[in-house]
Amino acid sequence: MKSSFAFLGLPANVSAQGDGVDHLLVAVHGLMFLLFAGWLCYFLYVIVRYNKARNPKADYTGVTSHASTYAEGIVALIEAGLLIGLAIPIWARTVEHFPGEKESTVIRVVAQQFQWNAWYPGTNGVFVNADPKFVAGDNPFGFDKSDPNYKNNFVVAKDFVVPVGKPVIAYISSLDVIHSFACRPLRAMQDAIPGMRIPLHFTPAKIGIYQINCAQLCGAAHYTMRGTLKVVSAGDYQKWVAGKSSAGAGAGAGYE
Ligand SMILES: [Cu+2]
Repeated sequence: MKSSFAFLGLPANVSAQGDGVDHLLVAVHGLMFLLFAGWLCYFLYVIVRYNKARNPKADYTGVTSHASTYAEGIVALIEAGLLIGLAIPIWARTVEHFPGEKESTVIRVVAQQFQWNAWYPGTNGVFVNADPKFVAGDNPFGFDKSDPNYKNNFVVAKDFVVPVGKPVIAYISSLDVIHSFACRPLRAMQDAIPGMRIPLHFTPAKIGIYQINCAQLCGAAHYTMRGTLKVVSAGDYQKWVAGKSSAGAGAGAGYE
């Protein structure tokens, strides 16, 4: 997590995977700058070289050299290089190489208008059963309250806590419309789609408090849909989870 490309308006990267994303962004911006500068030079050259004073009569033959074909070939080669050399390996690492659940902190992120919720399995690490048939006004997540894990689970709104230096697997879902979980300092983003539970993983590399946004226009108060991801030491995280679990208020506390 060495990269920090503030000149692109990016917050400093604090995830173990973010460097690849940053390098790709910088390379794509570099190529776009090159194309912009190249086209601008060509445009200025054409204005001067082919003005009316120099060319009083139209030329119907047009360009005979192959310079533009070569230039296009070079641009296509650079683009192929970016795709094969940077983009596809990042995709493969992010999507194909998921960390094991045993070595990770597993949480379920549930979006709703206009709030982020994180559902934690608590100290025993087992998620309480949930099913749409249990959904009610006082049980929006559909928890099975007769499940013995119900008391050990807990849900926090807005302010999530995860430990540093360990992969986090977040299953992203939504209670209502399409939202998008975005934590830019961690270069992590995933749409939250009703009826789907989509896994996302990232490894926080630095203790701190980072902003979570909703990156999908989801209604009138979309702009208020902020949260924080608090990255703490492993010890502090265990203490926090133990405190929440032992309170025994149950996963649905706050909604009942
Ligand atoms: Cu939203």
